[in-house]
Amino acid sequence: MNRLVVVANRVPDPAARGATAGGLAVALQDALTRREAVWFGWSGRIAEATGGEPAETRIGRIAYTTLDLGREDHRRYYAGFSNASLWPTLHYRLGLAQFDRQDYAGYRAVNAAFADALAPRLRPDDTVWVHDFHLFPMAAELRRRGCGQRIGFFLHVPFPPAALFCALPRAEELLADLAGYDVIGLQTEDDVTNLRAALIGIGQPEAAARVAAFPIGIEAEPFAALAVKALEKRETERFRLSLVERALIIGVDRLDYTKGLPQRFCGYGQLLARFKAHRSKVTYLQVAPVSRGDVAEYRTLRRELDEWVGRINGQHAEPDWAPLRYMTRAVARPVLAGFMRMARVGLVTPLRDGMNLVAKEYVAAQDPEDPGVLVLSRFAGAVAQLPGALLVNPLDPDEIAEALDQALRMPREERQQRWQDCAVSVFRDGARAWCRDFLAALEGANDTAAEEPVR
Ligand code: GDG
Repeated sequence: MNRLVVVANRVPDPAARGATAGGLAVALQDALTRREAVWFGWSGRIAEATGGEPAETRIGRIAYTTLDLGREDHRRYYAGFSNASLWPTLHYRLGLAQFDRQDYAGYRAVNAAFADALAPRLRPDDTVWVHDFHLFPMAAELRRRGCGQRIGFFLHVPFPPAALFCALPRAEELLADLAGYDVIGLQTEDDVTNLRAALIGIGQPEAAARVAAFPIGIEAEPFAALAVKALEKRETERFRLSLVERALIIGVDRLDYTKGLPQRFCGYGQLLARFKAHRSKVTYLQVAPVSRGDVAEYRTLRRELDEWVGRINGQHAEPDWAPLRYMTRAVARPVLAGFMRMARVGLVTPLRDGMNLVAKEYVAAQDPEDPGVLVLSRFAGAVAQLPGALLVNPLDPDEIAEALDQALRMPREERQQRWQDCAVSVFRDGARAWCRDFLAALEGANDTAAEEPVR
């Protein structure tokens, strides 16, 4: 079988296990272990200058090939154009987007440097799979260097309506570069509609025809097993005892302004203020590991959340009850799975989210006999696969409070039915299937074994 080359901004540390394991590394595990593979991208280290000879670590059949980023490139490409221009724009938050020509130049320079390092390492029959918004120009850069391999792109975040995206300076250039890909994968049909319209708008109907939805999933069974096993752990037992039989609401999100955390905290405050029966009967744990601390917006958000936590606990706490527990450190995945299983409510209310894997993990972690209820934003890509969730508009704290009240009072039979409705897709459409479907579409043209319908 030919080699799979995965290109992503961040290459996981092959030695890292536990707390940081998650995301793309887990999703691609299966695809990467079944064939010879290369994982190519940034090492996570900052050096004087970008480039130099890539570092290579080989583990089994996977070669981890990484480049360091120069300090200035890191600031311009990563913190700048990727995180302060593209991230807010793609999440419909044009008001938060900044634009700086030098950031954009840095973004293009890093994509070019990656292509310089990667092109000579590619074999003619490699399949190349590029991930996410940091690397829109990657295929175009590789094509400029004579690479004729199959190159696919998957965007993990939403794609907004064309008029919104095109308000970002240089948007047309980025769209034109997408034409270099053989397959362009997105999370939802809405994203597909938006990107197709944008590509047709710049006169690229052929590229528009290569856009399709491949909703990402999780490996639900191993996660469910982790959740069951977690109940034997000392950390989980200590946490359970600390709840003193109160119902648990759980939220798990990177500390990011797309996740709707201030509105969510406000909604929880409304629950305690309006639905008094729940006072002192419920505890909300929010796990929100800090991310992107080098971008100003994220520091502002953190201060705002600190205030919310103080306000809610200050107003509603009793000497033996803190209604809101908030931590900005990561929790190890096996423990987190147990916390999710214990929670009567999974509270997932992003203002916009490409997919949102936490929603699927929460469903996978439940006890089918006595499951909790997922309260989910209607603006998460995951809604399409989770018909049993209680949907809310994440901007409306009252709606969040009402959904929480409904979830906390929901009879077991309804909880079971709703969980069933969610579990079907969560357990069937896993990460493995996602990889297989995407690669079948990318490689399918010459693959006689591809009996799956290519979407
Ligand atoms: C992007 C898109 C899309 C979180 N806190 C801890 C922890 N996590 C894990 C979760 C989950 C992952 O991180 C987060 O994934 P999400 O999908 O929820 O969100 P993003 O990070 O924004 O991911 C998103 C995704 O890409 C995949 O395509 O779904 O829409 O924005 O797995 O469990 N894991 C551990 N400790 C924590 O404290 N161990």
